[in-house]
Order: sequence, then structure tokens, then C-alpha cells
Amino acid sequence: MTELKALIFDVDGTLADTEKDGHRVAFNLAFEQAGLDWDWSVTLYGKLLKVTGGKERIRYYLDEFNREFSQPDNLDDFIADLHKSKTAFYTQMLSEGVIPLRQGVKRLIHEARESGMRLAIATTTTPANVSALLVHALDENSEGWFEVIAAGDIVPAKKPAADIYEFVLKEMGLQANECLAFEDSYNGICSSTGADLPTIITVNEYTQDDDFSGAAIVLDNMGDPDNKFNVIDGFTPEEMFLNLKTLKQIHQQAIT
Ligand code: XBP
Ligand code: MG
Repeated sequence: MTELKALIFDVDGTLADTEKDGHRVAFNLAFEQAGLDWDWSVTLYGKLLKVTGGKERIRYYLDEFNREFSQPDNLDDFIADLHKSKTAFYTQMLSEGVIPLRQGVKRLIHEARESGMRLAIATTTTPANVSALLVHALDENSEGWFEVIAAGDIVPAKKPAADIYEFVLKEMGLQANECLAFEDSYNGICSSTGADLPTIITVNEYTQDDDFSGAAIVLDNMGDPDNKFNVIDGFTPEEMFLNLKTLKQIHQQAIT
């Protein structure tokens, strides 16, 4: 029987519900600071989430939703400066505790650590954003709990490409079937299953209608002993909250 050795977590939408009230707000603050009349509404941002990566998302917005904007010659630099400003606003929000971890995340990570389970992160977001979320929402020393924090531009192709998960597996010297990935979106599951990783999905407001074909199980959240999860798709585990026992049951179900 192949043993479960590592948990690999996506960040945005999985560890914390960061997009609507975090990243989106930070983008709008950066646009305002730059004197731009751009306003990414909740609805528009939901459409822009089709593209991962903040810099790539700004370019997608200009190409698809704001063609009338007179683009500067050095568009890459212009976007990079905007994104740097956005990241400053976003990390400041995280340092003020604006975005908490999702239900069950802190409890599961503590239990996994105590059991000796190896931990990693595979995310499209900027590394500074990961650090700020871990330090301010999980534990001030929690960056060191993750053997690999693979984030942002560290790989040539962002999600839905499998690069980021393949990078983590290589760095950890693990096979895909020795791990579980945790994701929240269509782009995310395309990436994790593209690297043949059994994947647990916890949906959120923006991703609840995404196609999660290939997921080991689809849940509304990670659950807690006193506040169980609901299974949206997949088998019903013995216990209705994610703990090591449930993870091992899901893992075995997925790899056999
Ligand atoms: C989510 C993303 C990121 C964030 C914005 O990544 O696609 O681009 O939306 O962060 P994941 P940046 O779900 O893989 O965590 O602006 O730093 O890209
Ligand atoms: Mg995500």
C-alpha cells in the first residue's frame, strides 16, 4: 500500500478566501493610487479569475475588458509597477488580519505537523503574499513548517499548467501518488491533476460552479469536529471533517 507522505496546499481560495475581499480590493487600491479609473467589481473580478497571476490578469483585463485604454509603450513595466503597488496593499491588509484562514485549515495543518506529515505549498500568487498570510493568519513561525513554498514566477507556466506541482514533487523527491493536493478552482485542479496528484477540492463563492472532474472529493470546506463538511461530489468518508484518518482514507480511495 502506497503511504501518504505529503500534503501540498494551494493558497488563494484554499488556505484562505483571499480573492473577493483581499486581492480584488488591493488591485483597486493600486489602480486608484496610479490615478486610473479602473474598478474591478466583484462580478468582473470573477471573470478575470479565469487568468492566474496578477500581472497576467491585468494584461487580460486590458486585452478583453478595456481595449480603449491608451497603453504606454513600456506596458510590461507599467503592469509590473501596478502589480508591485497591489502587492504592497495586499500584504498590508494581511498584516492587519483582514483575511482569516478558512474553516479547518489551522487545525488540519497543526495535526499534520504533529504526525510528521511533510507539508508544501504550490501557488500562483506572489511569494510575499504567501509569507504574509502564513505569518499573520497561521503562526509567526509557520513559513518553516513547509518544506517547499513554490509560488508565483518560480516556474515558467502558471496554473492551469502542472509546472508548479511538478516543481514541488521534484524538490521533495516524492511521487504524485504519495501526496494529496488541496485546491479550490478549475485552474487549480487542472494543474494538480496535470501532475497526477490526487486532489481534494474545497469550493468557494467564485469557484463553486467550476468543473472538478478528476477530483478525489469535492467539499464545501475542510470541516471541524463540531462543524462537519458537506460532500459535494465523491464518496462519503467515515468522519465528516478532514483529519489525518480521513485524509488517509481519501488518499487510498484515490490511488487504488
Ligand atoms: C491565485 C492566483 C493569484 C492571485 C493574485 O493563486 O491566481 O494570481 O489571484 O495573486 P492560487 P498575485 O489559487 O494558485 O493560490 O497578484 O500575487 O498573482
Ligand atoms: Mg486557488
